[in-house]
Amino acid sequence: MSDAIVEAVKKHPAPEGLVYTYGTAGFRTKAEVLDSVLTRVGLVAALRSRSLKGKWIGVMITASHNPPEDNGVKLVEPLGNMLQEDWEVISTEIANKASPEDVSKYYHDIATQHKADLDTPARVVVARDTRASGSRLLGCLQDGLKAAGAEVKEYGFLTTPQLHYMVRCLNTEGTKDAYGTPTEKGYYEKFGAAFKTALKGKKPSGSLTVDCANGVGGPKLTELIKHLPPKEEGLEIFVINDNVIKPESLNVDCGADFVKTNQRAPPSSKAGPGDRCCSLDGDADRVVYYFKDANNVFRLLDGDRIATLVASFLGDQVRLAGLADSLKIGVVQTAYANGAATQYVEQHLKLKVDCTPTGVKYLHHAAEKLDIGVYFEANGHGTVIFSPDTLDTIAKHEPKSPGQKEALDVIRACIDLINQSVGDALSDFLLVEVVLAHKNWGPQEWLSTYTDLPNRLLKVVVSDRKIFKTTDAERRLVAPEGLQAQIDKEVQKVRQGRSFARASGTEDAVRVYAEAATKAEAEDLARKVSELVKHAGGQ
Ligand code: G16
Repeated sequence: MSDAIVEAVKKHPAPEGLVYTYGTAGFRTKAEVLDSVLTRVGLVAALRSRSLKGKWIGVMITASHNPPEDNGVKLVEPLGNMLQEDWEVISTEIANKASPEDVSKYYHDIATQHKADLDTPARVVVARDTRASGSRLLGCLQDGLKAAGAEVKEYGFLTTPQLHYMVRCLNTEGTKDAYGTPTEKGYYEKFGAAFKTALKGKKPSGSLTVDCANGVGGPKLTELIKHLPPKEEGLEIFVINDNVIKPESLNVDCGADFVKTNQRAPPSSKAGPGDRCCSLDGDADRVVYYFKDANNVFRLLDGDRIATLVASFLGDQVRLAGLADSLKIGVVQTAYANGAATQYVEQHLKLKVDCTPTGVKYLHHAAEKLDIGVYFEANGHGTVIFSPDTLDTIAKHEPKSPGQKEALDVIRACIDLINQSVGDALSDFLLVEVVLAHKNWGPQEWLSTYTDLPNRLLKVVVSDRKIFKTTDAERRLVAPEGLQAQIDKEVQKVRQGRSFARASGTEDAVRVYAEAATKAEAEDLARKVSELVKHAGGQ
């Protein structure tokens, strides 16, 4: 078998002088330099499965919100979680081994260290998004998987959350934790049925326009719609930016990242005042909402807003069901959360807020410690997770009145509607629609819950972003030396100022976030901090 590994690795040589890192969401860079990484990821996936006695491991080929010429790959743990951290290190190591023989030796060393019996089956589930480079990279991955002797289940094109769903379904099939049928149809049926039940006869007002970033979410949403109640009883959905025939249009002037970063609707949007719109990203694991108000002003309802909406709704339902004394809800955010959102959760909803570094894996872990953990990044990436004890409590709870039963039914349907393996734009927007329908709210009522502090997010290109090191959930820089003190000085000059800088884990840039009492102050602060970063980064 080791000869097969040497041969497979030889077939896809690594470009010289490049250093790969398993970052915020796996390996992500220009697609043209990823062949060797994909083959080696195939080896790691097989090893990881064997170390877990043949459990299914997921491999998703995607670069999500990145531009069309990028691609990436990430591994998924058996219950649909992000890859465990020590295996991220292994992935980085193997990706950077110099020779095919070094790769093969490392593969065998890891097998021994992690008690991965090379004679036990390795099972791997694979899918990809619609990027042009996906098919070539899939071939490279297959070579690695074949060399490692893995059993492979290929799903073709899927959204990232659908792949996470498949992995969880396959590993729980036939157990008391069975998550669903591991097919695309099973996915649509599960979430479609849960949407109908959770609505409880209420009808969302108006329609929803969904911008699919010209990514894989487009065709998948079109399929999902076939499994939703007809528009007369449910939700009328207009699908836009679903052109996957032209992969070069992916995430270009559309999609969740464009809308959140530029704080404006995609230029192609034809929505009128009050029309509810949302944007997915390239692999449909993020969603942000927006609308034009009565004065034609663009209004964003981002991940913070989804978290506050959902946390307040679940809090109400838990109280109405008579479970408030036994279940505690908490919210997990990152440093990008708007200061007003954090304040609203703590002071108005009276819920606990945790702050973690960027990256779903960090938020997910923090949310796992809560009875009901609502986690969302401001960019629209998130979900809600219910602890096993919470699920048990909810399943066993005997309602004492029709009102309690009603609320309990809604909670149970929401549990089915929420993709608990990972943040899922399709499941998330259905959940938002359920909440709005129950509250009888439009986007304006949702927006009125609190007022965001004006903010600005900028990308700064530097010669080496790795020199930017952070602490305190990425809210403060410890290197380059002296830079944080300079940022602090600028922050003090504006009212309600807050700003931080951190190296992106998915793009070759440093991200700068700033917020302040007025738009002008926020913009000014972001610009000044960016200049400081640029200077310190030697650009
Ligand atoms: C990925 C991660 C997110 C993260 C985003 C940006 O999202 O899954 O947790 O917020 O990248 O990360 P960074 O600021 O480190 O570049 P996606 O949707 O691109 O997979």
